Amino acid sequence: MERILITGSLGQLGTELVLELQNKFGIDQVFATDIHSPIHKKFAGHFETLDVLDINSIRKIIEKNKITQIYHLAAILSASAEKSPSLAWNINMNGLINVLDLAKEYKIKKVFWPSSIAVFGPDTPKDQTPQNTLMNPNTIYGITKVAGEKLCAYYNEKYDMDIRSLRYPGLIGYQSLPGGGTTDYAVEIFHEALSNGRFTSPLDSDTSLPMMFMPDAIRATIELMDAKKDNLSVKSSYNLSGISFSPKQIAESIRKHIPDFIINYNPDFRQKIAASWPNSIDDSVARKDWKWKVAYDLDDMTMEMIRHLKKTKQPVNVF
Ligand code: NAD
Ligand code: AKB
Repeated sequence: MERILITGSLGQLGTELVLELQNKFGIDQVFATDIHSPIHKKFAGHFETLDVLDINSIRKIIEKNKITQIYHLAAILSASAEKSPSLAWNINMNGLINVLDLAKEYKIKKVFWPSSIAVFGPDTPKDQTPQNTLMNPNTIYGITKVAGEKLCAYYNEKYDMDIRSLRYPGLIGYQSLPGGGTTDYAVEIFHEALSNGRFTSPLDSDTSLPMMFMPDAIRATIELMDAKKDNLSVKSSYNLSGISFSPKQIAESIRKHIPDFIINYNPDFRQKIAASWPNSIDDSVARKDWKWKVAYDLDDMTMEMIRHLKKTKQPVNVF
């Protein structure tokens, strides 16, 4: 019987992954944690506050609940990280080291840790970025993700552990508010389109970035974690491709549902971050090793985002 610990579970990814893991393993087998307490409870089941920098508290939760798998999601995303680089380094790196050391000590069967397209930098090939290529990020967030990937590969090889990872593109979901990422404009745009009919983009009109609708990201995570270990050739983190689009293209897709929608452009510091990331990703290794295949294109995603946000109106997770 698997018993699952999730850190950072109130974020964009965690909010949806908790529900999926509860469906898969049973509600009582999943132990959701976050440094914050939920204001609006999105999921039932176990929840405890936990700071991933507090190794003794993580240890207690692992021991008390006989944890067998960890999904370590807690992190500071790219745009927030640029405002507080040392905080981001501390949480993103020391949180990961705490989890990996405890996973080693308690012989945790599997660990999932998300990497990001932010591992790539200005000198990385921009189109169909390969699995193995130049990775010289110029953001503190990207630096923590490259270091994290190397650390995961090191623990996998040195201690024969099973740590799995995906380089997620920008994730777009309707269940929670954006959390300080550069790609989060593509979540905010839907909220603004529905409440005000207009949006000011922090990126230039033609800045194309790799993105993915959350249901695809959740399915990719579960499929990777279910894959046979022997089939996984990548010990660091898998490239994962969904859809690529620019602010102009997502605005055109939204206009199919809200014809009067207006987008303006006022690029800020996030433009420089976005300009350093790929336009599109080659995920052929993921497709070969564990049969990954994306389901949603831009218009499918737009339709689902608008349909769900119209129903709920209020975003679910408000801190
Ligand atoms: P998010 O910012 O929405 O959520 C992160 C969560 O971590 C928050 O609930 C926050 O309260 C929690 N947290 C922050 N500091 C903590 C600490 N010290 N201890 C415990 N919890 C803490 O981020 P997300 O979008 O849910 O991202 C989850 C993971 O996926 C991160 O590792 C992120 O780098 C990665 N990722 C996300 C995206 C994306 O587009 N959302 C893309 C690539 C990778
Ligand atoms: C961010 O923009 O920081 C994240 C990511 C792509 O890792 N969404």
